[in-house]
Amino acid sequence: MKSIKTLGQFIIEKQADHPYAKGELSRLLRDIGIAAKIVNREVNKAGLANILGDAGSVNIQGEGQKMLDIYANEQFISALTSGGECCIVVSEENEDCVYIDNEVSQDAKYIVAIDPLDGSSNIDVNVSVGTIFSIYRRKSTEGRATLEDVLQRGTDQIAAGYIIYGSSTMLVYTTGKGVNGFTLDPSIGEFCLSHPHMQMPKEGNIYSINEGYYAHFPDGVKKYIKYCQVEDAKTHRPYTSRYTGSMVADLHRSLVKGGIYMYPMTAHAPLGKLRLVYECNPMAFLVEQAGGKASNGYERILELEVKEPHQRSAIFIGSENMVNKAEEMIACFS
Ligand code: AHM
Ligand code: MG
Repeated sequence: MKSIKTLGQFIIEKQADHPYAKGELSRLLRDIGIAAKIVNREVNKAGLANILGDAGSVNIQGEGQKMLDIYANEQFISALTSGGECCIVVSEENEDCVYIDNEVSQDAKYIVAIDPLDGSSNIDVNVSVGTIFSIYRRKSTEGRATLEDVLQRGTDQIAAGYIIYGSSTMLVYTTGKGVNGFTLDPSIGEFCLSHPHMQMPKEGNIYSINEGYYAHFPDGVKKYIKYCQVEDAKTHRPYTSRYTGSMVADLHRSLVKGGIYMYPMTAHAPLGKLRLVYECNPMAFLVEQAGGKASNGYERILELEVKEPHQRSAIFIGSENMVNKAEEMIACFS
């Protein structure tokens, strides 16, 4: 019989890998896993539970919030608040950082940045959505953690990952020692190791981008899209185009099969759309750990300076050779 390794068992086994092996990071990851299961339960029955649709409010980005956006945000913040290891949560759904200042969190050393429900426009139509998380260690050693503790570069991340609520629900994460994926077994309510040591193929033949914005892309991006579409048997082109509107789903596919996901700068969004702290940096850390590459078109995502929690960035992320080619074409027009 095949032996099962649960996320909880795996986290404890790997605890000694962390530079600060006191169990706090393990507990934090466990708390995220628990919140993910609760969100998964609601996502799965969303059509029945009357929590589909708009909440009638907008978030800091000026985007309409879905009821499930708010529900997922509450679940993750509540798990992190009661867990005792997290001192600040930065969430896509909260304009201000959430400072956790309760009895159990007095000595908390970790900062969690989170997009509780990424791709939530897909919720009403039953297409995959996800959660993205990133974990930093606070730099300040005294008093209350501050905004300075939040504004760390992606290279400072201690752990990062995502949960994909798809045809099956998976939690994929890294603590800087490779990438491992866990599939939720609903019959026992546990994430079980299903994808050990995930490696992103260096090359791929699937590209993901919202081509509806083609007219607004910079010339280098247009040139790369054309490159993807041109016939060339040697390089297996034309590539296939796949875009779900959910970065987690598109990147998960790229991680498993190879491919590139792009959300470039556009004439309307000169800095790109996605948020550096809780979308680009965690995905970049994870993808690099799997042997892939993440760039804003010119520079490594993980080295970008973080000036504010909701900062945006363009992103080109996925199989290393594909990202290199996109960068090469963008450079032609710079
Ligand atoms: P969200 O966090 O508000 O859901 O926005 C992020 C999402 C990505 O998951 C997805 O790839 C992209 O936005 C889709 O945006 P667009 O509809 O502009 O292509
Ligand atoms: Mg998002």
